[in-house]
Amino acid sequence: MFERPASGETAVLVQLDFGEGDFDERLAEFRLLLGSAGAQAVGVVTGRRAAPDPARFAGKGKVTEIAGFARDHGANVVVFNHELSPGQQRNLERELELRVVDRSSLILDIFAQRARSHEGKLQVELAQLQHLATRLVRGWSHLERQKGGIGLRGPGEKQLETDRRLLGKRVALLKDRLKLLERQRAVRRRARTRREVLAVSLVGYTNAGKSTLFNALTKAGAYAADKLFATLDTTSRQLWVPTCELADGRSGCQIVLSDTVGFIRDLPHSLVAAFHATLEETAQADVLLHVVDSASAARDQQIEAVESVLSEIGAADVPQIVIWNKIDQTAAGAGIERNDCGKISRVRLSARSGEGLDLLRQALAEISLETATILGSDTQHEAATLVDFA
Ligand SMILES: Nc1nc2c(ncn2[C@@H]2O[C@H](COP(=O)(O)OP(=O)(O)OP(=O)(O)O)[C@@H](O)[C@H]2O)c(=O)[nH]1
Ligand SMILES: [Mg+2]
Repeated sequence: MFERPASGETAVLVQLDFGEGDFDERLAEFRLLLGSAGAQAVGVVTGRRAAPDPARFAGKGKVTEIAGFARDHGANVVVFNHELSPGQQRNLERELELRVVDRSSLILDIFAQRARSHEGKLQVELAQLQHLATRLVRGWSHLERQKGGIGLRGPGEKQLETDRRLLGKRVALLKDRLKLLERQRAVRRRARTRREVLAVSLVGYTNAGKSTLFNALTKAGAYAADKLFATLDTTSRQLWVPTCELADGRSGCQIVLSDTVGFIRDLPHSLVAAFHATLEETAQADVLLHVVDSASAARDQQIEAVESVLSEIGAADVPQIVIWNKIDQTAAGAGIERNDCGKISRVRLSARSGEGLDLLRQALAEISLETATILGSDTQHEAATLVDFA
């Protein structure tokens, strides 16, 4: 039986160029992912190919190069910025005699480290089990007890010391528990709808500045950091947006703002499935604020990746305002942009410096009033207290 090599935190990165054209941006993101997983990169091995090798993803010569590089730099894990098939991963581990981690496992590892809430932990465990279940094949089913090192963290690994049948049972149990939590979530949501409060969700690529904006608007103190997937659990706060020109004497509108998990391109499918409940919350919002890091070189690809996840979770039709964030790093000034129908399409601001935040408050008040008019409701006068829904 083949025993998988142990993992560690000194990594050789591998990224191959298949002519997609944004190699450097992908590599920069890969480095951030690795840092967010808490690992050290000793170097990067790159290469060009027309298509992946079916047996080991990289060509034979490239694998020899990776082995030499890893040996010279004392690396104990090789991380690919690509999705590997179970067969490719196994062949690579045999030839390299090193633990090989693919992009999905790396992302799952970060999620496992970040999960805080009960629901978040269950979701990560489910995603890990589903991702690893396909890898429990004959001759490769031995999983060591040793802890630590990327690709090995989180509750998933210890479950895999048991057999496939138990694994299936565990998956079913996790799904049941998550379903229950999802129902509780739906009850909370209905209560909110009854009170006719506008539900606004912050969505966007990881590291775009969603939590920073959430904190700036609500003074909530959510964890914001220059790390990928700093936020995993949805946090909601009530927010009062003042207006001054209402005919009926009201002085503002109440909304519920939610900070959510960030998206990334090629998000593992097991993760999207496991985080279904969390993501569904997004799809149920009245308005999405799509936060964009306008200073990023990969901005356009990131917008595209977010749009594609939004359609995958059924949120493509939710009204959206683009938040052109981080203008302090670009030449753009703060401002509100409207489409041909006069509706607000984009707000340019800096969540960090606060420039343009007032414009966003104005925009939220305008949308809140529009929605209230459409529903024919009279938005309630509630105190400007911050209520934690999380
Ligand atoms: N210069 C600048 N940096 C910003 C701005 N907004 C956020 N940042 C920085 O961008 C980094 C990521 O911010 P977060 O608010 O954690 O981003 P996020 O979208 O919540 O990220 P995830 O939770 O990881 O998906 C942090 O280092 C912030 O300080 C901004 O307007 N200008
Ligand atoms: Mg965040």
